[in-house]
Amino acid sequence: LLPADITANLTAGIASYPKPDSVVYSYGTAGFRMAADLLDSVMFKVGILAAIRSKALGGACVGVMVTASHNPVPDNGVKLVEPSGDMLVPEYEKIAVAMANASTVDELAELAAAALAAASVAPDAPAAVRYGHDTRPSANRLVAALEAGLAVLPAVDAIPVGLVSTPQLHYLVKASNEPQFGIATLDGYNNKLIAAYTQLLEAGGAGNGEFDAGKLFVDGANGVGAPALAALLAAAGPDFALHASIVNDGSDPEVNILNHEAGADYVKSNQMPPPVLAETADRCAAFDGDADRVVYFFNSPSAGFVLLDGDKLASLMADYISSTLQVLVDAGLVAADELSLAVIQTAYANGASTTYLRNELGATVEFTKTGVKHLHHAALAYDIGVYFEANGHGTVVFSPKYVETLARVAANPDLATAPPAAAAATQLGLLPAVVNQAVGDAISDMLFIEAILRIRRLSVADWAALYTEHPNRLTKVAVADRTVFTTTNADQQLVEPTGMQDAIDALVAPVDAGRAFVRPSGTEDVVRVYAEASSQDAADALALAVAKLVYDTADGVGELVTS
Ligand code: G16
Repeated sequence: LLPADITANLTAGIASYPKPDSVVYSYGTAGFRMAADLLDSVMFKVGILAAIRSKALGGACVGVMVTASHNPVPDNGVKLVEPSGDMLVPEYEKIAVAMANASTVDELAELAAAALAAASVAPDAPAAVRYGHDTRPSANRLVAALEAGLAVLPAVDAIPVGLVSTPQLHYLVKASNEPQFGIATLDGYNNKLIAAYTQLLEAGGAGNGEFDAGKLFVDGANGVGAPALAALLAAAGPDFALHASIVNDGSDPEVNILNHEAGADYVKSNQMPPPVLAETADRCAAFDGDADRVVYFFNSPSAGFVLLDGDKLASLMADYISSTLQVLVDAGLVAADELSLAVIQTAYANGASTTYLRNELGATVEFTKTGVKHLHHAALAYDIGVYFEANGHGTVVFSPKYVETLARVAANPDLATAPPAAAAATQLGLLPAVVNQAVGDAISDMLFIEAILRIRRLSVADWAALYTEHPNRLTKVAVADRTVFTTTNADQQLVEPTGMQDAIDALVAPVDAGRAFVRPSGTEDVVRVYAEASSQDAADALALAVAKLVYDTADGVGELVTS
């Protein structure tokens, strides 16, 4: 049982933040996410849980990010961050769900006491929690509820970090537990990336600025990524080898609406540029609302709109890393199979990217369920784990063996007489600092891509030509109850509703190079439908046929999107 003062705090909190009767909360693809009006009670409980998680880990700092990322403005959400910068562990997701659905003080007290007891930790053990939020208007109200939860248990060092991108919050949490990772401030974040990018260009022979990479526009989705990138560029100064114009920067709240006709999700889902960049032929990058995703695109005078999505980012990164590593293998400094490299994808990965990675790059490719928490976990099994969802969410993780191997190579006296190997070793040694290994990070991923383009002297069109995508279409269907959809085989097949997978297979069978799957979203109240085929018309027709099947057999709600 909990001491009386804690129970009194719970009583006051439940009174101020009652659970709405009608709602059943679940921890989705990326935490709790729904209409912001329904989240006050969840925030209060997440505050309590974050404190317990930190206490259970000996007071290591954990993180809480209040964001609904790519969702529309009226939504909000919350994700918890482990001390390592990873996503919350699954056993605590279960506790989070139970606490979120608790209506009474007794239920909540019992769950909190059980979580503390399971970790063999006293309620007054020390805890530290860093918490931040994105640009949504509901942020202040929800952060206040979170703070009430953080104040329930004693000895909690609650550290607000204000307006931050999701990856910045992950960075701050990881750095505050692992000082060797970086300085746990936003200046520390900016300076680490600026220095690593600059050194990488120098090591790759691109530090002299000779290669004209052309102009870069960055679509900030009218979210937190715009001020975050502006701050980094300001800190980097005028000589920084990246000149970017930021559009959709959220500066005019009347016009610049978060994720509205802006950002990575808009560009990827609609396969078109945001209106503000409809005419430009320059290189463009688009972030999402909390800047943990990035996709690139450009308008080609001959081919029209060309998208470089998460699959293309993963392919360029894997290509660059493996060929740079090959220089060390050829020089006899690293054994051919010494460092394992894999690319982790999901069912949304374009089939052409998988073929390219496997057949042309010789990379291991693994598939997981949607959700970066799944990809990240799978990537950790390799020395170099490149993971990206097609929507632009991903990063690269490097094992301790990778770091040790590169340190060994750097200390080899033979390097002095082998400039190409020395340059390759320096570049590879810098990658763990260029890439935000804690989580997918639009700014860090963009800097890595910009560096590769300059080092390789590639235009965005050269990059696009790595492989040609199979035509595809992603759409969504609103249904009465999306929880009736369950999947298997990394989301590629439906288990329920019974019989629907057979019906999908029958629609796919006659389509040349056809592929389609259906899965319930974990962030929006919709079912997602993806289709690929040998022509765009066939992919569109297949997506529509599958969407209609879903709509008709699972009580579609509202109008079915037919174009
Ligand atoms: C989140 C997750 C991603 C996922 C996306 C869509 O992204 O972090 O891994 O791909 O939601 O998920 P679903 O298809 O289940 O709605 P974000 O950027 O919105 O946090």
